[in-house]
Amino acid sequence: MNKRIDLPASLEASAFWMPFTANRQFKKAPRLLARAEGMYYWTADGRQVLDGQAGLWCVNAGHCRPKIVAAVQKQVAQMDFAPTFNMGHPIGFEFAERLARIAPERFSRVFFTNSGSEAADTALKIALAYHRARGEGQRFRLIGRERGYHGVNFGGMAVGGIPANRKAFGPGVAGVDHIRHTHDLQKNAFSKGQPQAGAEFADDLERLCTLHDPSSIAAVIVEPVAGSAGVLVPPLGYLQRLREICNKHGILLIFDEVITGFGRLGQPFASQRFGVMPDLFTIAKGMTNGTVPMGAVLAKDSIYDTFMDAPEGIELFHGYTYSAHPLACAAGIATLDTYDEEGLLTRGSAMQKHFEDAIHALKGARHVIDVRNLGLMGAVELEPRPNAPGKRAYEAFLKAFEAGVLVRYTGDILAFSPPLIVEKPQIERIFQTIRDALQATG
Ligand code: PXG
Ligand code: PLP
Repeated sequence: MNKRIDLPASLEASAFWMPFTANRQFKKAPRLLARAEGMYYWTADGRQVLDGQAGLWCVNAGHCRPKIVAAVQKQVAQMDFAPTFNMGHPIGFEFAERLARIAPERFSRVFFTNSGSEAADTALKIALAYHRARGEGQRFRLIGRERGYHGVNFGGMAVGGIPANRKAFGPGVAGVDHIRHTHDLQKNAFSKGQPQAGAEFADDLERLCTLHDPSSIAAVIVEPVAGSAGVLVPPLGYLQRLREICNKHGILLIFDEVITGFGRLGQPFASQRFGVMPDLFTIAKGMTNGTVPMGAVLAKDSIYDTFMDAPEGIELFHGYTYSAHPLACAAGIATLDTYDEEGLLTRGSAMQKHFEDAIHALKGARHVIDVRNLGLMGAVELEPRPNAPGKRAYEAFLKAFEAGVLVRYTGDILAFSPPLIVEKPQIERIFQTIRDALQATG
């Protein structure tokens, strides 16, 4: 009965409807990864590939780390699944505690989800329910930002600001608006770290407050550094200003730390790196080192306490079958152990100068119109080919992959987020390969 189905010689008629992929194009010339260890993948035909994108911004400790593998193996044999609706299991409580310990002070409450998309939707729902619990149910508006990415579910899609991710899917959620993005190539191209110009982009929130009346706004959600849209680093003072405006009007500030969390910027979380505290923040990806899907919302104690002040009963009518899944909790605890033992949550701060110098050496390389970076996160923006947006970056991505280096591309931007265990020669190799790939790309 358990007959294994061998892959056909061609995948052109494959049953797998692939996510965020040009299916027909990919299936004509598939790129299949079959094995992974540390900084590397091996393709199905046995080629070694350096992972310049930590899987998909998630494998922060590198691949197949022994402690994480062992913890998942042990857990799956001990208890595969247990419900968390009206039941609990010790490992869920333990993992929440461990997360609260590395979170900023007074963020000691964790609501588990199974992905970043679910975390974003959960955070938005908590914000709405929080205001209602305090007698401010008129705060129904949710504000996102242009070029923001908060996953693909209806809430996250609505507050997200990447046009292609929205346009096919109808009117979405009512009461959503967006502040402008922070990308300013004219003033800030080739900034190292945070750009100098643009704190005043945060004032766009005041414009929406005037337009809609601030007492109708529940929350603003932003990525501290926008990842998916091509690594947009916040200008100096921008996040502080956003925080001040939210304070002034009683609006909750949500940071989506799905990418920036777990050491990507050289601190456990971006809020610690920037010294700006949100009211809620989302995590996923690096939370389990990508081993088992998981996400979460971390809430300020005062928000949780507001819910607990309600009359006896279920305080938040929300949850997923797999919230706090035992395998994910086991993977997560072992991930935090690995981060801790190897100092990975702050290793980015020791490596960032080297990373910065290496990526900025691409200034002047063929087609390059911007280079930007923070922590171990960076991007190289290319001049789009006339009448063929995205093609140039796609070709450079293919050439780099053929040369044994995997990086992300989005539009005409190449993005870099190596596992936090990356060594200096591997950083050199990533950017030298990109330089060669760009040189060979028309
Ligand atoms: N918020 C942020 C800030 C993210 O980066 C999500 C939410 C959604 O997480 P899930 O687990 O539902 O995918 C993300 C995910 C890319 C890329 O190409 C980025 C993400 C996912 C896939 C690709 O940059 N980010
Ligand atoms: N759809 C149906 C019919 C369900 O019964 C459930 C959960 O019980 C869901 C969707 C939601 O699934 P999940 O909790 O895995 O998000």
